[in-house]
Amino acid sequence: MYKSQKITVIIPCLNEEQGIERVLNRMPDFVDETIVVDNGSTDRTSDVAKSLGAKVVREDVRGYGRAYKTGFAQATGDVIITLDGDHSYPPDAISYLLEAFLHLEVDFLNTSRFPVRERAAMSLKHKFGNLILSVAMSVLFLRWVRDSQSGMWVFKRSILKDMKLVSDGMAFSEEIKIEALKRVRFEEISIQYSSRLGEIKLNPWRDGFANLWFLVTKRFS
Ligand SMILES: Nc1nc2c(ncn2[C@@H]2O[C@H](COP(=O)(O)OP(=O)(O)OP(=O)(O)O)[C@@H](O)[C@H]2O)c(=O)[nH]1
Ligand SMILES: [Mg+2]
Repeated sequence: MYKSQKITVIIPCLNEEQGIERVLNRMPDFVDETIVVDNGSTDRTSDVAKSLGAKVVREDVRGYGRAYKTGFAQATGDVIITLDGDHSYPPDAISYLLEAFLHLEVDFLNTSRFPVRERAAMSLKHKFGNLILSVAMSVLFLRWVRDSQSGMWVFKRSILKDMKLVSDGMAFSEEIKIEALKRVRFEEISIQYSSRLGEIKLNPWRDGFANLWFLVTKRFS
């Protein structure tokens, strides 16, 4: 519990045995429920997560968005916090984020990885791609969001029932922000971002263009 709010952390994982160990070891004690959604991993992700006390939910259909939808259905907390299983987002920032979330009296708090302080954490190509996607989202949806692709969010579980979350892929990250900023009180706050552990799965060109196309279709559908 954090200030009488029950806290659920959800972590989607596709072959993150290395990262998930570090993430779970750094999880604050006040987190009531940690749900690891194992998206068909072929490594020891599930075993490692279980041994460190997480609830593991399996989702065999691949996809970042798909994994989140399965995790959301299992969550029981008042507040949900998300992050990747690759140890690129900071679990120790959770208390700082919750404090800001309560202080700002918002329903959805996005995190921004910018400016990236650790040089190796994000390549110039990634930074540029991120900027294009964030500018495109801001123009299409008329609200400045610095990090449309961030995977760390803090929000009230109760807002999920009114959201239309269609994407099963990487575009889920921008979709949940669009749904939030259209409907509820939305803010963004800076965090530290680090180099991922484990093997890279993202295909920057394929996923980048898919996310750009998703923004356009979501805006005009
Ligand atoms: N790429 C990918 N990630 C998934 C999938 N299912 C779950 N995940 C997890 O979703 C999180 C985000 O995926 P990443 O591949 O780290 O995406 P990213 O952070 O944009 O890319 P990196 O810069 O390589 O870390 C990780 O914890 C993945 O393990 C999936 O189908 N594809
Ligand atoms: Mg990552």
